Amino acid sequence: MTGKFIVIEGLEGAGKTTAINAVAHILIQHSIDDLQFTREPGGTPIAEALRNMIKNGLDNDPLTDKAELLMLYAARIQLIDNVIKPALKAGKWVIGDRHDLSTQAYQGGGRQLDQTFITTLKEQVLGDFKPDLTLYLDIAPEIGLMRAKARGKLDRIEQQSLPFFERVRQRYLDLAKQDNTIMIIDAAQSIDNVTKQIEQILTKWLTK
Ligand code: T5A
Repeated sequence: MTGKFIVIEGLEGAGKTTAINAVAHILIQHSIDDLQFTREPGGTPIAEALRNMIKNGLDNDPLTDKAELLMLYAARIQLIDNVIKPALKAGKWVIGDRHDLSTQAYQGGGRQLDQTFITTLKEQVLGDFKPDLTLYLDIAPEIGLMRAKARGKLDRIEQQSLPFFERVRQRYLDLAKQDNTIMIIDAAQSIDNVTKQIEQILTKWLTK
């Protein structure tokens, strides 16, 4: 029996860490306790090295938008082939902190990279691999960035302008409307209310 792949998505400060803990807790309550946690970009030594470059840059070598996109897909396929697929095959359930929807939203919506280029890469790299369920934590960028800022220094992507994050959010919402495996959670509410929404959606999905 293969496991399932559940992904948590959202803008910076949307509350993904809290949501991941809530998802794990609910799965364990349903006797699903062989869990594998992943994060993107990252999750293998090579993918973590790429994450560091994507988030912080390197020396005085400006990272171009296209190179950023290619590095994200390089990190993603390392993680899928070396961690996610073997885990699913072994019957584990994988809980992912971000996956390909982030690329569609940030590089497609935010950076406004050519959609054909992104779609071609996605098809070539991922094929038909996709999460079984995605929980998208929807939040206004002003609120999410305020939460992220409260934690300290902002990275390369967090330093983007507000219109960038508004485009990211809009792309997330547009894509969620077109895909019934993506559920929207109102992440502007209190942590308790966000957790309750996750509980309702996940319990319904698990008992489906
Ligand atoms: N990226 C990633 C791309 O551009 N393309 C891609 O394809 C991929 C995969 C990754 C960066 O890379 C970009 C997106 C990102 O910029 P990251 O560190 O993985 O970076 O992601 P971040 O979004 O930056 O992670 P954050 O830690 O900022 O976001 P979280 O995890 O959503 O935030 P969290 O849970 O730590 O919460 C932030 C704070 O808010 C509080 C928490 O206690 C915490 O202090 N909080 C709440 N406060 C009030 N009410 C609530 N409901 C709250 N929920 C949480």
